Amino acid sequence: MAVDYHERIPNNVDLSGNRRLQRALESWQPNYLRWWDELGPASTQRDDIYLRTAISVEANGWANFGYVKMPDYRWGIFLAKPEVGRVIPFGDHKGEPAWQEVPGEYRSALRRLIVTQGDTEPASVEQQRHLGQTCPSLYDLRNLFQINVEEGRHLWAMVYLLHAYFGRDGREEADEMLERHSGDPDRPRILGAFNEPTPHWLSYFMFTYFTDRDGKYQLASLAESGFDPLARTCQFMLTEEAHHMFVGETGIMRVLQRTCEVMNELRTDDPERLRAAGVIDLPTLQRFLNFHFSVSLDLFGQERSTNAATYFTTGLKGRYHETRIHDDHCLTEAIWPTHNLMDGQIVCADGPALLSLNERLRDDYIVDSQRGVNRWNRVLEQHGSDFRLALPHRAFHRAIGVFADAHVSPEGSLLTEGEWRQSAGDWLPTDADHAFVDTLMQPVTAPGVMAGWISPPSRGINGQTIDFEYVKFAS
Ligand code: BYC
Repeated sequence: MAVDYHERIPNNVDLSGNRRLQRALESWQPNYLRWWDELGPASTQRDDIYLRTAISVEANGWANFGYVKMPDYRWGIFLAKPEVGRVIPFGDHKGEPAWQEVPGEYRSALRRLIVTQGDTEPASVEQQRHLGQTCPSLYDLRNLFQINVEEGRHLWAMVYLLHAYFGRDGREEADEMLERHSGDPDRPRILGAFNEPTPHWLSYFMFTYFTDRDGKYQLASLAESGFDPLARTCQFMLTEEAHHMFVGETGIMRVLQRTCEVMNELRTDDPERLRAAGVIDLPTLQRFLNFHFSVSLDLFGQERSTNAATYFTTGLKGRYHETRIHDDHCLTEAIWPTHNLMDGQIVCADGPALLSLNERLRDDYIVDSQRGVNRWNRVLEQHGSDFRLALPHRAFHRAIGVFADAHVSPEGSLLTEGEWRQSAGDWLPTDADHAFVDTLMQPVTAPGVMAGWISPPSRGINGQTIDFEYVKFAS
C-alpha cells in the first residue's frame, strides 16, 4: 500500500492503471491549484512550512516531515488497506459482500453523501484563509497550514470517488466543489456551519474542537459504509482528523492557562481588568463555546430523519462504531430516545431508532465533546478558579431540527422571544466580544515566542523544540 510519489497525483489506487481516470483527475488538478491560490491560505505561496506528508497508509510510519511550499504539497489519493472478505455490516444488505462498485439503485443518495462531505473540506480552508496573518506563534501557524493542506487532501479523496465511480455527473459535482464558496450569497457551501466566518484564532480553536469533531463522527459513520471505496477513504481521513481536534483542544487549553495565570497575578476575575491585561476572560470563552457547539450540533441534521433511515437501511451510512454495537444492525423494531418539543415543553421520548440516527450520532458527539470540556475545567481547577465551562443544552441556539424556531436558554429553559433577546448577548459572542478578540490578533512570528493571550504548547511537533522554526518566510 505504499504511495507512488513519482506520479503527478500521488496515490495508492494504481491510478496509472486507469488512464481515463488519471487524465480526468489531472485535468481537475489545475483548477484545484487555482482555487488554492485564490482562496487557500493568503500570501503564503513561497513560504517553507514544516509539514507532514502521508507516505503510506500503514499504521507505522505513514508520515514524513519536512519543509514544503504549500502549492507543492503532494495532495494525493490514499485508501486504507482493503479488508479481505469485508461484508456490509448493517441494514437490508447486512452480511452481503461490500460493494466495490456503486449499486445503481443507490447512486444518487451515495453521490449526495459524498458531495456533502466533500463540500465541507474546501469550505473550511476558505473560512481560515486570513488566519495566517494574525498567528499567535510559528507553532500555531504551522498547525493551521497542516490542517489546511489535509482538508485539501480530504477534498481530493471525495473528488477521486466522484471521478472514479460516478461518471460525468460525478465530474460535474467535482467541478462544483470549487465553484461554491463559504459565505457566498449566490453559491454558498451546503451546510450552515461552513458559511460562518472563522474571523480569528479563538473561533478557529473552537471550530477545530467542535466542528472538526462533527467530521470525526460523520467520517466514522461513512467508514462503515457498504460502499467499500468510501469506507476505506474515510478510515484514512479519520487518522488525519485526530490532529485537527488536538489543535482545537490544546489551543483552548492554552488560552485558559494564560487567562488563569493573569487572573492569579492580578487577583481578579473581572472581565474588564483581564481584557485590559490582554487575555480573554472566561465568560467570553463560554460565549464562543456556546456558539460553536450549537452551530456544530446543527451539522447532524434533523432529530427525526427519513434520509438518515434510508442511508442506514440501504447500507450507505452506519452508526458510530457500528461493528462494535451489539444489536441486530437492522433496527426495524428498535427504539431510541429523542428530544422534541411537545405542549410547550422540551421532552425526551422514545421513538423508532431508525428515524433517530442523526440524533443518536449527535448523542455520541455530545458525550465526546464533554470530555474535552472536563479537561479544560481541570485547568481552571488547578489554578484555583471556581469558574467552570459547560456545554449548553442541545436545544440552545439551533437552526436545524425541532428546536430551530424555539428560544432556549443554555440551561434548557424555553423562553419567549423577548426573554431571548434580552439575554442573547450574555450567551453568544457579541460584536464587542469579536472586536475585543480582534485587538489581540497581532502576528507573532519569532521562533518560540507566543502572543500574550496564549500559553506555549507543552511540546513541539515531531519531537522538535517549541522554538523550532516551523515556518520559514520567503524574504
Ligand atoms: N445545514 O433529514 P435531514 C467535516 C438539510 S464535517 C444545511 O436531517 P440528513 C469537516 C438536509 O440536507 C462532516 N442544511 O438531513 C469539519 C436535508 O435537505 P433536503 C461533514 C441541512 O441528510 C471541519 C434537510 O435539511 N459530513 O467533515 O439526514 C472541517 C433535511 O434534513 C443541515 C457530513 O455531513 C445543515 N446543517 O442529515 C472540515 C456527512 N442539516 O433533503 C471538514 C454527509 C440538514 O430537504 N452528510 N440539512 O434537501 C450527511 O450525512 C447528511 O447530509 C447530514 C444531514 C447529516 C448533514
